[in-house]
Amino acid sequence: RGDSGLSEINLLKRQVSTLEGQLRALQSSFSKYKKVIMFPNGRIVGEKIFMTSGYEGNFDSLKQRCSQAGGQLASPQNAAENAAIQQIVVLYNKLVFLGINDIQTEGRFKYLNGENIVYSNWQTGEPNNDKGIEDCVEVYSSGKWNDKSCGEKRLIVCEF
Ligand code: GMH
Ligand code: CA
Repeated sequence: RGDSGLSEINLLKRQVSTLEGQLRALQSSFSKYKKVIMFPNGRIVGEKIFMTSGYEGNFDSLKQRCSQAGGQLASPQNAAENAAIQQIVVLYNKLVFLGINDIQTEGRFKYLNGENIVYSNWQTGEPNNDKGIEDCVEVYSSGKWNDKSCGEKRLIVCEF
């Protein structure tokens, strides 16, 4: 391989360097747009985004709206995710429903995909299935959970 091979390599080096610059510009632009999009109704935790539209409705209505948007009702899997949802509860001063319920089997709380929950943050004394009609889960401003009737209206928080 002679001169043409070397100039080919130099051409590729210039192209890589151009792309590196473009990638850095794109990254800084994306970082700014993320902040804009998340303000003030969204929270990012790892790969997960929690977002409210301010809508309030019963569990079925919230579930349907999140699904329609290509997400699902917020389903925190750890304390950091729960804290992000808690922040939205505090910001709006409105309780939210999670994508968790024990509709299928009383006392066995599951995600919407039917799997058993791996994280919970129940208030002391909960879940108590008060009056025998509490299959959904609301989040208090403390971040603690209470089982509540799915027919109640709560603030929507979807995850994407
Ligand atoms: C009962 C009592 C309260 C509790 C509520 C709540 C309803 O009224 O046990 O202390 O806060 O139930 O669990 O969802
Ligand atoms: Ca309860």
